[in-house]
Amino acid sequence: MLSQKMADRLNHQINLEMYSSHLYLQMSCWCAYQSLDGCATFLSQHATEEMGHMHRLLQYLQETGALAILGGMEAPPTEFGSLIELFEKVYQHELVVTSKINDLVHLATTEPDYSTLQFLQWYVAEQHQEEFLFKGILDKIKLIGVEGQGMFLIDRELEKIAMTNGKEATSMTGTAAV
Ligand code: OFO
Repeated sequence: MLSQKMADRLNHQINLEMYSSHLYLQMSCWCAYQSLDGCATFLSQHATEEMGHMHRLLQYLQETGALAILGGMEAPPTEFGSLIELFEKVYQHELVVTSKINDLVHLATTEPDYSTLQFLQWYVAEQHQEEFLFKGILDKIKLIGVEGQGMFLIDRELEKIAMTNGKEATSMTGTAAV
């Protein structure tokens, strides 16, 4: 059984994962509008992944007998100055998600709530993969540059990652989930 504080914090995380999905889907729409189809596919896939993260939390809350609460959320931004700005935002957003997961782990450790602590390990590993994935994409965009054919090459790179479902980006702890 979860403490009320833990249930509230997990529900807050449900909301954050849903926002992540909305944000990446909106970013995908922006890319499609700019004819960056590879980037659009990649981000749309990632939006679906985030809904999976949300469902995993929702199921855990239900298994413990707690009420899962979706809550409302603000609309994601619709305008991005450039592709670099967009992926900077993605990376910064993932850093925020990591800090929220770390806060949850801290709470589970101090309560202590060993069941939730174990449940959260999947998210700890996932955040490592996501930071690795998005930092890699950002570095690649900066390396290739957005001048001339740069945008075309970047879009093709993202399409390749989307086609392999992120399996091209592997780190010390396994394969990055896209
Ligand atoms: Fe992209 O992060 Fe969920 O957890």
